[in-house]
Amino acid sequence: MTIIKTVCHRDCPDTCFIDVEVKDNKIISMKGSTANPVTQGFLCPRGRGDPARVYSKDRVLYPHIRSRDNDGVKFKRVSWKEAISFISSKLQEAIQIHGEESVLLLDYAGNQGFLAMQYPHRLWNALGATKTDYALCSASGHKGIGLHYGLAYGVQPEELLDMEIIIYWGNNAKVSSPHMWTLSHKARKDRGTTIISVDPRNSETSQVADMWVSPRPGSDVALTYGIARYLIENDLVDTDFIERSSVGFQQYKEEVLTWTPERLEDVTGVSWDDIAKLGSIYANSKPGTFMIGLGLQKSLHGAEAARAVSLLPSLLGYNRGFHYSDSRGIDIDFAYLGGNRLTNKNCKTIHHVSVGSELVSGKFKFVFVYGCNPASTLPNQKSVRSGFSKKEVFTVVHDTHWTETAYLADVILPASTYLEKEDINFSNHHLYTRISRKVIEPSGESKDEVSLMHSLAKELGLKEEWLFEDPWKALNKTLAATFQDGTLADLKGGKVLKLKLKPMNEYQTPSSKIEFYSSEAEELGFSPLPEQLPTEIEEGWFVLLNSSIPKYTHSQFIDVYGPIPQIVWINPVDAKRLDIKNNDEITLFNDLGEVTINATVTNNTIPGVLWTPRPLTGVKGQPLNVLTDGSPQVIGSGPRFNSTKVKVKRAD
Ligand SMILES: Nc1nc2c(c(=O)[nH]1)N[C@H]1C(S)=C(S)[C@@H](COP(=O)(O)OP(=O)(O)OC[C@H]3O[C@@H](n4cnc5c(=O)[nH]c(N)nc54)[C@H](O)[C@@H]3O)O[C@H]1N2
Ligand SMILES: Nc1nc2c(c(=O)[nH]1)N[C@H]1C(S)=C(S)[C@@H](COP(=O)(O)OP(=O)(O)OC[C@H]3O[C@@H](n4cnc5c(=O)[nH]c(N)nc54)[C@H](O)[C@@H]3O)O[C@H]1N2
Ligand code: SF4
Ligand SMILES: [Mo]
Repeated sequence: MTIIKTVCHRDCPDTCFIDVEVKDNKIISMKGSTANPVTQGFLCPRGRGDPARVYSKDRVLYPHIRSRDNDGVKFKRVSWKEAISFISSKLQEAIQIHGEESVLLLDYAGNQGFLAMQYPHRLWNALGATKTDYALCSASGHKGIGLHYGLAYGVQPEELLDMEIIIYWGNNAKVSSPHMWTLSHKARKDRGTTIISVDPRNSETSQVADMWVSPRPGSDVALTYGIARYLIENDLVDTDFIERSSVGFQQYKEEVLTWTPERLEDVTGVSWDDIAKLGSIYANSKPGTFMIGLGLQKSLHGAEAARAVSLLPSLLGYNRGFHYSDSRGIDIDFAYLGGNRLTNKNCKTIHHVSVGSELVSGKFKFVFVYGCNPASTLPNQKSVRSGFSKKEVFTVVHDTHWTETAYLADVILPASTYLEKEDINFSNHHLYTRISRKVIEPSGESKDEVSLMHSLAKELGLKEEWLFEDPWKALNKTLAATFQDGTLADLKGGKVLKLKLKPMNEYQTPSSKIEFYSSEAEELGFSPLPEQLPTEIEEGWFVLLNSSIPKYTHSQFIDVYGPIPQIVWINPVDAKRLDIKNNDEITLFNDLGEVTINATVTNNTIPGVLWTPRPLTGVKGQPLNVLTDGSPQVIGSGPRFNSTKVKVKRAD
């Protein structure tokens, strides 16, 4: 038996160190490693479920090509050679007839490894393929916070242990970042830290917090102005810091003072007493931090909410007294690794959230999908699926498992899992890193992304030398300025290294200060101050929130844990009005589609607001995302999942 040290590559902020017991090329067990003080030696149900996912019956083990006979669609097993030659002839045909922009690369963070995710972009950059703006997840929050701070990095997880107050805001960390949550919990046990959750619904995190504040969805900007009002009116703000480190406080203050208690209560649904209490606890418990969730910024005006929360700590004199994501505070030359700055092609970009309507428009003839499952996770699902089903759209999927998207593809290629290849993967929440060793040999004929990309480049007859650069040499250049205490060679040798994060008191804004009144926003035509946009919703409509639950990473682990629960939370007041009882089948619908699902009548959500686990499939087989809109947000082009409006009826 050997123990192999690796790192979890899931799309998860925690990025756990994992020790895997292996015997005869078989995984015997996976345990969290204590070598990482943030991930602390325990794994979540997904980490624990990964061996079952590696050996799952749903693994793609061989290349397949779609074929049609009298019984309908079938997938025929073919050799790699045949698959590569078929793909490259289709790729060449699309480029010759329709131009290079008719090729779409659709990839995401199913495996966050640098070699699995970034390096293969080189091929598509060399070809001049269209790409997305990768704004499906965190981009709007980055942009919103960036308007005031430059980049959105901040508080480190170890610092949670010293906090007097931790405010999770639109952040269900108990589920979405269990190690961050555990550190908060430890602080509470050891030093009495107060934990607050600001979330319209009583999430797993709200349920165990010391205080749950429940604003109406999308009313967070107003709530921050309420807290600011309390702090300003009670002379609790750090005027020296504000003078020294920021610009635009006067304009901010003027806006804040327009938010009277009555107006605040009216917009947020939170009482002035509770707003004042929140302000008072925050000001009197130092140090403190806001943990800004990604759920907060995945809505119509999500970027506004994220930027508004990020400004509160500056009032008390904190340099970046919030945590959002550190990914942009670390110096990594992705443009080199992925070839964006090596190619002479000018690749076009489309909105990630609008892929559905883009596919339907017919402008893409060849789509290459890897590390994501768009036929489940993208909004405007009806268009996504009908786009992929169009005869003239040739789709290749490289995935570890048979997904909804794989079943719509023309060619399916087997991918090795992160446990079957060597790579590196950094967290965007903590700075500890080590090499991700290959644990077992790839299952079946599965291949990693680098070798697949090289085979395709060769078959296409591409000659650019940078396409064939040794990936570890490329990584060496990419990471030249990345580590605090070593080099890539040390990492490869087995050392744990720390990443270098930009200084907390450095602000990458035009004034090099915190900009309460953002000059960049003004220049871009956005409101220079965070703006509370209308939240009213017409009679008869609900807001549908949706977020992840512990056993699933997006659409993954259904093969291990069964279907994502087909439930929707509805408040008893709404249920009574609509004559809905617990476990009744109800249909959520809007102009885009409908999903039938079982009602859970509960006070865990407020009247007018529903919640479902994401991305479930309803009892009649409809995916949740048929209900969600594929238009981008104004700031940062992110998704609007948490502003989905639906009506409810009893199922037929
Ligand atoms: N309704 C709703 N929808 C949402 C959201 C929401 O809040 N509400 N949130 C959105 C967010 S934040 C995100 S990040 C997206 C995620 O959207 P996706 O990235 O599409 O998420 P997954 O379903 O995890 O798909 C990852 C895929 O990568 C595959 N994979 C895993 N490892 C490897 C590998 O090593 N190689 C290859 N080639 N493939 C691999 C997996 O099998 C899986 O099919 O979903 C979004 N969708
Ligand atoms: N188990 C598990 N963990 C995951 C993932 C997973 O798929 N499964 N995915 C990972 C990824 S890619 C992401 S992006 C993160 C996301 O994780 P988080 O950052 O925690 O975000 P969400 O879970 O999308 O939503 C968090 C909370 O925001 C609330 N919310 C929605 N709208 C509003 C609003 O207008 N105001 C306020 N105040 N709150 C609101 C929701 O009710 C929800 O409880 O999770 C990561 N961790
Ligand atoms: S999914 Fe996240 S919490 Fe779970 S084992 Fe992987 S990195 Fe750790
Ligand atoms: Mo995400």
